[in-house]
Amino acid sequence: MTPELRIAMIGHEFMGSAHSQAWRVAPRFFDLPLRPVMAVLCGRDPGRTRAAADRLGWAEAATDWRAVVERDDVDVVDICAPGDTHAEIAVAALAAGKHVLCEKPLANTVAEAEAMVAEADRAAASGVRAMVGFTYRRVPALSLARDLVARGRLGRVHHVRAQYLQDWIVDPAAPLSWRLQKEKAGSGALGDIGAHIVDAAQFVLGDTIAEVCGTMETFVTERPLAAEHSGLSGTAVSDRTGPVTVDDAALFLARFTGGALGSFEATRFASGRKNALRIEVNGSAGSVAFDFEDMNVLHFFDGGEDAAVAGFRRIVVTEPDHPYVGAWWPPGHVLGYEHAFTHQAVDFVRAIAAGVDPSPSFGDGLRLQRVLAAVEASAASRAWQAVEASAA
Ligand code: SOE
Repeated sequence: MTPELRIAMIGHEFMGSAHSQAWRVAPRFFDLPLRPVMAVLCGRDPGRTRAAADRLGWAEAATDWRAVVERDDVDVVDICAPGDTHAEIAVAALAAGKHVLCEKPLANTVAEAEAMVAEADRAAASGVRAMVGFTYRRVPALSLARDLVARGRLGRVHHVRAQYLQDWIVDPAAPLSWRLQKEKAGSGALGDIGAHIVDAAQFVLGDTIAEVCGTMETFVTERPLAAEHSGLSGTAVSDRTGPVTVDDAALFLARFTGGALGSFEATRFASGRKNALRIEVNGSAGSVAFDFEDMNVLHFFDGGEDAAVAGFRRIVVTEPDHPYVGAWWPPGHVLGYEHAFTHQAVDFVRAIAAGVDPSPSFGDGLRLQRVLAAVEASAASRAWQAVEASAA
């Protein structure tokens, strides 16, 4: 009988639903050394949390996260609440000896992320694991891109071009949800979606960003107040407005430690683009290009081919040998957004069972937080900014 791994999840909105799906499905499609049990769902409102627990498949509903993280019958705490809660919950859960999976970005500030890493390092001594949830790296096509780079199929990497384009707040009447408030979200497009392309780029290259030069803009500075629980495009609840305190768009250039140059664009104002996480990498021997809006496909240019027939090849990443795909459907039967969350749950469970650091670890999350802080510092100073030097 496979031993249980009892999960408590904090938060049940968009990310909570995605993580619930992952915990539910992972043991049914993947061979896991531990069996995740969806033990407790924790939220602020008793009625809404109970309803979410029933809908999403959690055995119990609770409202006091402090009590939940202390429970002896909980092994993992999965944090899907807004960014301003991450540090406090993660530190308490790690101190109580629980493995922690925390949604991205790791925290709202570098200082918070540092405190989380310090606690994770202490807990690691007794076998406790901590991982940050950058799910897109677990899309099979992006994983394949990394494999191709690691195997030298692109040669020396010169360029990375990364974009994350959405349009869900281009309408000035879109409400002031928590993602538009600095005290809750830390930053706007930069931390919410820019963080994803920073992780994707560093993951695919197997390299880190050393310095950045960026600019940020808030196009709509006042918005109608939102219902407390409004989702991404929830409706406004009053005629009163409040200030938008985060960036709507963030653009920056980057130099990687290994010498590659990068350009990054994160915006929620790209009309018509819904969730276009795009990345193109050009090396001396080839290139890869990926767009999440066609997420089962990787474009690969092999510079070694005869020039007369060479060109970008469209690889449909659904073969059993492709990363993660063997557990799913026959070739050509494509995967979707939620599968990357399942792969994340699988990798986390396996890391816990194997007693190894999961990837990305809290340390990786902290390094990424420093990139975000460096972009903000650079935008404020209008100058290049070294990543390690940037403070909270
Ligand atoms: C909203 O911008 C959002 O849901 C992000 O918060 C997620 O991280 C991203 O996967 C999709 O867009």
